[in-house]
Amino acid sequence: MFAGPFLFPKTVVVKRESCFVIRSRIRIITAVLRIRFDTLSIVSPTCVFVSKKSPFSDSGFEITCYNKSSKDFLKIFDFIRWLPAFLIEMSELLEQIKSPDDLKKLSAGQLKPLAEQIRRFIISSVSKTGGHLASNLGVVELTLALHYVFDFKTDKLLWDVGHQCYTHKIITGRQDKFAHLRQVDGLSGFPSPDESGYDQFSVGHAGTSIATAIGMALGSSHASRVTSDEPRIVAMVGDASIVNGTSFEALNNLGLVKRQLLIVLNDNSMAIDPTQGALAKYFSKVRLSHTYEDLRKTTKNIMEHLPVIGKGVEEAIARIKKGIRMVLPTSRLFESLNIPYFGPVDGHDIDSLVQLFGALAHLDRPAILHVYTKKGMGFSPAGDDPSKFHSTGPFKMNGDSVEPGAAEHSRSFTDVFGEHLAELAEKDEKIVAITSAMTDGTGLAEFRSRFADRFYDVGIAEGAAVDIAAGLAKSGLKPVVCIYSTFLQRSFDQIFQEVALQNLPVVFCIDRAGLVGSDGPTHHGLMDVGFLRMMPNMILAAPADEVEMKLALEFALSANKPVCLRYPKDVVPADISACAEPFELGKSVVVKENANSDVAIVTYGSVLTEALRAAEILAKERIAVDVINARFAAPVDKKIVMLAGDGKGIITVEDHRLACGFGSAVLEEVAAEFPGSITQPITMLGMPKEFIRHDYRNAQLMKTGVNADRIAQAVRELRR
Ligand SMILES: Cc1ncc(C[n+]2csc(CCOP(=O)(O)OP(=O)(O)O)c2C)c(N)n1
Ligand SMILES: [Mg+2]
Repeated sequence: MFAGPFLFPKTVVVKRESCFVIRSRIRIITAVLRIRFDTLSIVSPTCVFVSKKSPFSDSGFEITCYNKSSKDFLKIFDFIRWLPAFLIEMSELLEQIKSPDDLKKLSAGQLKPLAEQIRRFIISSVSKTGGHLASNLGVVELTLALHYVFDFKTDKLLWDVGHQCYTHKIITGRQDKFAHLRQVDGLSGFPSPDESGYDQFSVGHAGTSIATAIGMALGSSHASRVTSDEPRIVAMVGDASIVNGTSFEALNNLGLVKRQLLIVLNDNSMAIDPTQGALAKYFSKVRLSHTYEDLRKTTKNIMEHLPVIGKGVEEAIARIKKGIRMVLPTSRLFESLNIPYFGPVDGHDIDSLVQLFGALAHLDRPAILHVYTKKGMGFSPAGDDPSKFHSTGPFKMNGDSVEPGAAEHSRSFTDVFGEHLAELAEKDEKIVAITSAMTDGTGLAEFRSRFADRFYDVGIAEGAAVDIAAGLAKSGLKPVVCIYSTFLQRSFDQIFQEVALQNLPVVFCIDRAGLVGSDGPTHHGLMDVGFLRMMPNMILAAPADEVEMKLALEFALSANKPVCLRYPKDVVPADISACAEPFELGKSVVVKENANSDVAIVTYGSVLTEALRAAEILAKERIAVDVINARFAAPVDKKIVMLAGDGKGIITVEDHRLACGFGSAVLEEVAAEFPGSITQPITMLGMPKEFIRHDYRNAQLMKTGVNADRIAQAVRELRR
């Protein structure tokens, strides 16, 4: 059997019974290849060649060869050697990997070409479906090396945020499902135990991997008293997520663990934007002081002294430190917490990573391996602008570059908010803005560039963001806290104690409130009304269209009380003329009124448009309805409550979970106003108490019944 490398044009390890792909970068050589292969297949009938268009380049193509004999390979490679290197590219490996066991069958030398193939696969897939691109391109080698060394059938791999798990999904048998990544019935963009036993937690929020890993390590030590075989545990965490409070609380408790637990700190100097805060500065200062040669020396040094067990570990670490001058700064940080620290090492040097993990897997205590990676590695558009490609929609490839997409015409709630906040800040210098690592996502980029000294990105630290805002409000400023609904859940207690209890004028601009589409259940914002409206002093409002987005913001900044504004990840509807009046505390807007109507549709937020469409559908059936834009969920307008007393049926509509939502608030008020005497029906439309899977946002709204047809249907049912 032939198993040696071909050194020209590329290093290829040939395996018997394998399938490989010869990929050409240009169409021009198709004919040449055909002729040669035709000739070859006559000489050797055991070879079958299939030609198809390359998914990686419009002008290229692929020829797949299914071999039966190694002699055929020799002939093929003889031929390939004859071709200029820039014309062809070998890619046989990825097709073979159906599980981590297949990965383990490869030689260490094959991991590098495999990493390249995975990168191309990810780029191609994400260009069609959208997804988190830059972070995934940065961890290909790390993920391969981890799967190569550990056995995550039994060992446990925990992801932080989880947006960087694509290589892990590819390796663990999910490659063929990437065509429907983040789409209905397709793969989730985040780890999901429903999909695979290789995923431990459904995650999407930052800062959780170290703490959950500690729990699993402690848990497995208990379990192993029975089974004796403890799984090894690895927590992968990014440089922006390790500074999150939950991560730090976990590091503070790492001493609870008296067995192996490896934390891999994936340091790329980036969150979505460049990382913020003192620790980020510290990491990047250390990073700048290293040469590539330093990283290589560190790896060598670690390898020379590991693996060791028991007391020898301390000596080994001491020797490693002595060996490398530049290791000191970051190691000091972790060692002050009594955590053995190794690194920094090159996170793209897969050979070294395999050796390092091989050694570290045998440590009998928790440790940190610090690796440097590059976000967007191997794809220059993402490498040059990792923020843009952190999470991207589909894009058109042109060779190795990206074709500029058509200009986006539709304005989102976020756009309107960002523009108007900057306009208001121009006139009122007390306005300051705070975000937790989501400047672009929350529409604050313009504010940041125009008012840099009134803008604070505090990193992934939602709790601290709210308390800093409380302090700013206490000092007489007008803080606007911009956080996605799902991440605001992290600051529940700070909102309660430091803002609501003090009745401080902090404005919460809650973006991505409602269903979010393809990010799925970790990212939907379906609980903010529930947990905020039960707090005394809190005012909750939701704009329905563009003009209301501006009016609501103006109202919030002048209320001199805590105010929460919620709006979805969506195009902002065109202005509805009835909604052009300024916001008045607790006052709704009657958008449509009919003398003959016996049903009122009462909406909260952008779902007003659907209610108006429902009214049009019903008008064709000669059914008259009132449509009321509630504007406020706390306090609820008394006029809405009195509708029940007038004998009208009420249908509430919201882009929020029904439990504790706006409709519930109306029900509570009606029950309190008319104890025991209400016979009129009230129907609530909103999200069920279920976790809603990834899909397009519109499809999710359809399925959950928050759309014009379902509203019209509810009116018909109510009138029966
Ligand atoms: C609690 C929380 N806040 C904000 C986010 C939004 N978010 C997703 S990824 C990310 C950056 C993560 O940076 P890092 O951990 O360094 O990973 P990288 O993307 O650089 O690989 C942020 C802020 C989140 N997922 N969770
Ligand atoms: Mg990072």
